Amino acid sequence: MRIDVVTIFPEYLAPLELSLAGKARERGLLDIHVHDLRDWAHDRHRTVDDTPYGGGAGMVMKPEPWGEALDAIVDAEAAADRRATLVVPTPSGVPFTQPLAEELATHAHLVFACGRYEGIDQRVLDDASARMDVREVSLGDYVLNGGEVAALVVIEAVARLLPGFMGNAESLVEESHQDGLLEYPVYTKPAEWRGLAVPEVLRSGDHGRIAAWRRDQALRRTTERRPDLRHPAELLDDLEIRAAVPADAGELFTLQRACWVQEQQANPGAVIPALEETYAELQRWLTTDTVLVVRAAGRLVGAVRARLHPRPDGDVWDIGRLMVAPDLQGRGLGRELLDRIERLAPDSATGFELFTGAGSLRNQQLYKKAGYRLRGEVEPGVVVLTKRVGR
Ligand code: JD8
Repeated sequence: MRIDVVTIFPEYLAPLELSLAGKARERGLLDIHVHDLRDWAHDRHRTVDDTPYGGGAGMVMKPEPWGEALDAIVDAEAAADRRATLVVPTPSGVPFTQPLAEELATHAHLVFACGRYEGIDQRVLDDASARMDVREVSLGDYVLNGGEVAALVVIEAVARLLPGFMGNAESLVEESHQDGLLEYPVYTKPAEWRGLAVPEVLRSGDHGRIAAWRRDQALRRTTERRPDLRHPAELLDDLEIRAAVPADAGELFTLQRACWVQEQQANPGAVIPALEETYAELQRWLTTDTVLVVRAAGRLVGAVRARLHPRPDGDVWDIGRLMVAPDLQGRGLGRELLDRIERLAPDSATGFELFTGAGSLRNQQLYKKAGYRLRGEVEPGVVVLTKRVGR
């Protein structure tokens, strides 16, 4: 693979001489060239920046030096068949990820345009896209002062994937992000250090148990640190269902509004108490009713409440506000919450009752599956379902 890097701070790329990339160069796996953009700035001060059109703070990198630099680096031949890929680190780029690193590692020629100041005149990229594949990438949601360190990161992540680069390709397979999970903790000798022991399972020689332990550790870490990497369905096994506390109120109010928007859509014109209710009213019943909340990797994803209605013909456990985050619906969480809140019914309760929208067929389906019977409309657009308490 050939890599060209254009920057006004070529010394920033010196680490490429040292590390892994250095070895790759020795092995002919990587051919890296670093260029000083000022070589294509022809005025006495070798100027590469100017004030921004439209005003605003800072300076913008001029198009002319960049145009000439890229013309020089991507010769006509390479331009002809778009062999070169222009990688432009920028905070407004697409997230740089392992899959993107794997894709770039298949390219023959990467050209890195390292910007500074407020960035590079956009026409440089528009012009370049006529003759090469342009990729604007970001390392993450934080602000750097220039593209050089980002280029170093991308080059290392790509170079180490080049065939023959890593001593044992095997280790590439086991890495973080390879299977979408974070890495399990690793240990080496001594078995005991400062009173801290290596987990016994790792010294057991039982590869089945070791693999299971490592998988479990990877799952736990991913759920705790990067729930975004776990498929929502998978999250369901890291659930915490517990009694609500006042501190849950804010998230619960937000979830309630989100969940009942779709109920409003299913029941146009109906007055939906959960959408009319104030935050203070929610905080009140949160402390007076029996309320369960569900957290998956710390995120509040579901809840249900119940209160007892004394009735002459037997107290009724009135269940309500059964809610599951829209992105997690359809995985049985609602049914799990219903089962749990039913089990919390006081001994005096002889029946359960639920209210939902006449148009909320999905909810009614869930309740019927749980043994509830539709008893009809109690007010326009609102139906009640009941079930006997089965002891
Ligand atoms: C390229 C100039 C500085 C950015 C004004 C600060 C990547 N994840 C990332 N964060 N920041 C960058 C990045 C920042 C750069 C340049 C990449 C060129 N700057 C600018 C806009 C706001 N200054 C990055 N990849």
